[in-house]
Amino acid sequence: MVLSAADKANIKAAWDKIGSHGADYGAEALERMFLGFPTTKTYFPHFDLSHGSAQVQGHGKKVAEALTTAVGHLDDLPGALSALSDLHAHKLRVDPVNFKLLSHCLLVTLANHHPSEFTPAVHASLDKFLAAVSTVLTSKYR
Ligand code: HNI
Repeated sequence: MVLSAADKANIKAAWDKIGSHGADYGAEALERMFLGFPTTKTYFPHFDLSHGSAQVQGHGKKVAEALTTAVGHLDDLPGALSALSDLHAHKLRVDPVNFKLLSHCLLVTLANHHPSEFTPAVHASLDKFLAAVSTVLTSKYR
């Protein structure tokens, strides 16, 4: 997955727009994932997954912060996400298909909140970014 210079610019600009909403958008994406793809709930048996749950909000913040770290290291995603990759592969053992589902829900959330910025080109760059992050987080499975 090679991010072009234009992709990197689009990703950084989109992240600037998100600003302080990262935790909220992360939680919204998680809620969309749990509702739209209920099998994803099996990874969170210890969570209260109801609407407005503090645990989902807190987890949304963690996911958003990890993505912000990734945006800051677009030229070294494997290095920036190494510990998170170990966690998802070896401890959590999240099946890789689920990363596509969360990525989709993140895109829907961003499109919903920033419709005018979510051009086809920005959509494509963000999709590539999330696919690149997902590749790293699932790279230690085998
Ligand atoms: Ni994920 C924990 C980031 C995809 C299931 N996940 C985390 C943490 C971060 C994180 C950050 C907290 C780590 C810590 O506490 O040290 N996860 C991300 C990112 C993506 C992602 C950036 C993809 C974009 N995770 C997924 C997917 C699933 C998933 C697709 C399953 C559907 N993650 C988990 C679970 C935990 C987790 C389960 C542990 C939650 C807890 O607190 O017990």
